Amino acid sequence: MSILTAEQIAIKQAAKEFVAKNIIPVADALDKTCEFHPKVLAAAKESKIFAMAVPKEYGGLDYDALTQAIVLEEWGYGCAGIGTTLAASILSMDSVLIAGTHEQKLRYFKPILNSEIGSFGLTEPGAGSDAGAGKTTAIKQGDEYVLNGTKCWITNGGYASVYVIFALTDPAAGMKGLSAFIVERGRPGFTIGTVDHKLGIRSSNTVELLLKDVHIPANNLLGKEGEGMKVAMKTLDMARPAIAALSVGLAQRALDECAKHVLATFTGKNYAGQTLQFKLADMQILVEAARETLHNTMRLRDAGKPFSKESAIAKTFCADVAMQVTTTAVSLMGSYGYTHLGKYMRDSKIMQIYEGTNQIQRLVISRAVLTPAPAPAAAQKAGI
Ligand code: COS
Repeated sequence: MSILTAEQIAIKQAAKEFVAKNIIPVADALDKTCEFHPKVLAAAKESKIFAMAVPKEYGGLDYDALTQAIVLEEWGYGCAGIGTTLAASILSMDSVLIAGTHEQKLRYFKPILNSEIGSFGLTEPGAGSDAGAGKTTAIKQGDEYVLNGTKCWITNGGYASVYVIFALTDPAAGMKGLSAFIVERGRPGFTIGTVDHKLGIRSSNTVELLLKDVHIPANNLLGKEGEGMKVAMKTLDMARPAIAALSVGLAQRALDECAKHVLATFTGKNYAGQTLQFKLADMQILVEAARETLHNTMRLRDAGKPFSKESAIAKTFCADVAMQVTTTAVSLMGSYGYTHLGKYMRDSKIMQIYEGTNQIQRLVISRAVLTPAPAPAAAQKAGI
């Protein structure tokens, strides 16, 4: 069990209460209707939950990365679909934190602190795992950029009021010509295309974004032209542990529901023997190991150390654990599992896919493994 400070324990408890009151009671119904409930956002606003990822100077609470992960785990425990909606807003803010000017941060964080949501538009048809292969363009015309292209599988796309969109300012340069932009909802030519019907996280909104001659002010460029790929990669380093945290929450929930069912159904019966007990023990081992892996990554980030490889490890391991634990929970509970715990299993599958598939994470990890370690003096200087 990870050692937390008294403040982190209090924040975890507050997150649990938020989830018990505002997420768990509506999760199954929203999974069935595939919609995000505005009441959850109203509650998020009242509880100031987005403020945790915003620096104090912009009106936020500026929680450290470990504390944010603790809160995200609770969202995943309540509902990975609603958790995805909330986490994707934070993901879009990460790009602004990384590359935004003071004025851009003020502008972007204000609606999100007001519990409007944000969205991150990187993926395109033909540019998913190969993030640098996008075709969307942003051509400078005077003091504006004009955007054209299609983004797909964009979380929150249909509801967001602010977006971070990646587009080529120099199409001939490929990924070196990629740039990041703030795009506000409602600009002429910016419309929502297909709404995706999903296996899991069904209360989150996933859509296609269509950009046709969308004019935005030149000062919506995040960072410099051509820095988009680096902004995207740094954003994903920061955001992948959020998926790890939702996954740990999901796995813990499946384990708790499974244990509750065992206690209620099998206690005292001879078939509640060691087969069942050992399965529950294995699930607990995986959940605790996943949580520790995540917390270690967050501690590295909070200490200002490199954490790109660890972020990929946490995302991969925690997502795989969620898939394994939720699948075991369904199998152990038989027909009860199939009828009552199926949502956790369905919700887990996407954890292995979005924000970089687990195969892409393995690529990132293996590249780090194959990169020669810096000499001891250089490593000390870099704080490794
Ligand atoms: N931080 C900062 N910069 C990074 C970085 C990181 N973690 N990772 C890569 N970069 C930089 C590289 O240094 C390189 O810049 P230079 O050419 O100036 O050195 C640039 O970004 C491109 O990196 P790379 O050459 O490694 O690109 P590849 O195309 O070989 O591979 C992968 C990039 C596959 C790792 C990337 O495309 C990726 O993460 N894909 C998954 C995308 C994803 O997660 N999508 C989810 C969408 S949001 S739900």
